[in-house]
Parts: sequence; C-alpha cells; structure tokens
Amino acid sequence: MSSKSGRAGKRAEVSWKQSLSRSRPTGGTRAFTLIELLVVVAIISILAGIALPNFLEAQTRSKVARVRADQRTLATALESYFIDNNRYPPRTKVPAAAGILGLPDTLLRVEQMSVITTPISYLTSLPSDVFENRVAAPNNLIDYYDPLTVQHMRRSALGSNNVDLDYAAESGGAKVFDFGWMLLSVGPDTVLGNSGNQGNYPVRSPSISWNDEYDPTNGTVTGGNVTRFFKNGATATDAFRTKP
Ligand SMILES: [Ca+2]
Ligand SMILES: [Ca+2]
Repeated sequence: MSSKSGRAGKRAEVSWKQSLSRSRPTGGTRAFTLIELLVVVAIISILAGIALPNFLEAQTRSKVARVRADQRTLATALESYFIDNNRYPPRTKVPAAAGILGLPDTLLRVEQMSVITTPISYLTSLPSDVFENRVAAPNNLIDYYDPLTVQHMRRSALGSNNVDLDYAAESGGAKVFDFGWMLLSVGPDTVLGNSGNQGNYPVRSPSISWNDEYDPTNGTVTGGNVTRFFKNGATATDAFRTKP
C-alpha cells in the first residue's frame, strides 16, 4: 500500500516536473533576449557604417573612370571627324550672322554633335554623363565645347569681352574650328559650378570656372568637373590662355 502510494507519488512528481519544464517559456532558454538582439543590431550597424562609405567611394571612383573612358572615346571620334573635315564639329547652331565664318550653308545648319553620329558614324551614340542620371536628355550628355566656345572662354579668361564671332572673323573663318575643344562632365558633385547649375548640352553659357578640375586627392566627392582637352595632356591653361 505504502509502496504503491510512493510509486504514485513519484509518478506525480515526474509529471509535475515535466509539466513545469513544458510550461517554462522556451524564450528563456533558446531565443535571443532583447539585449542580445540590440547588441547584434549595434554590431551590424557599426560594420555597415564602415563598409558603406568605402562602397560609395568605390562607386564614385568607378564613375570617374567611366567618364574618362567615355571622354577618350569621344576625343577619338572628334579627331577622326577632324581628319575627314579639317575642322572640329561646331557645337551649337551657328547664327545667320555667322556668314563671316565662311562656312558652307550645310554646316551653318548643323547643330550640336549630331555630326559625330550621322551621317558618318564616328561613334554610334553620344555618351551620357554618368553623373547626370537625373538630368533630362540631352543635357545628360557629356558637354562638348567646340573651338569657337573655347576661344570665347579664352578671351574671357584674358579679361577681354570680345564675343566669339569677333575672334572667328579675326582668325579667318572656319579655321576657328581647328583649335582647342573641351569635353566636360559635371563630376561627382553632379553640378557644373558653385550656383548648382547643371551641365547643359549644348552649353548655354560658356562661363564656367574652367580651372575647377576634379582631383580625387581633394576628396572623392568634391566640386570639380572632369574635363578633357583637345590634345592628350593639354590643360585649361593651354586651351584658354595660349594663342593658337
Ligand atoms: Ca551635360
Ligand atoms: Ca562639378
């Protein structure tokens, strides 16, 4: 009798223990506590904080490399055009008053750099500026400053307020298109100048701070523009300060 009741008591004890272990919240033994989760979240955010700027910098660096490669391709196309036509393409529609340029009518009607892609395809399409992906076409293209515009900028840099057509007349007509072009990307800050204006194509105003060249040693994202000049290795000084 006593052994029977003892066995029954043990059984009751075991089932009580089982029910206790079952009723104990599993969260207490297996899941993470709030503190542990917070620590994990903190560690992840610290790691992300380290990795993200590196990733963004790498992205910016690769975009700059892409712009330089596109400018090199454009430069090759421009030089090929020059070999065939003995002048670089005029960037903008030349006004009627530009008869002094002595250019054929067909050229006077030419606008922008469409002559690079048609009728002879020196390039299948004009490369867009990877830093202007939020800008509407055609302003999202890499800007091209033709020799006429560069000469105008050269005169501005020298403190002369002569308009470009004056220079065209002085330099003997179409010859003005054989010297000094510039290609420009707005660069990592995605704008052309201090006032936040975007790179327009065709360029509306030739007044930019041309000496503001992008240099990664100033920081990956800085205000400078990425430019390429008519001759490999030529600088803004060559283009805007030196007389041809
Ligand atoms: Ca542009
Ligand atoms: Ca810029």
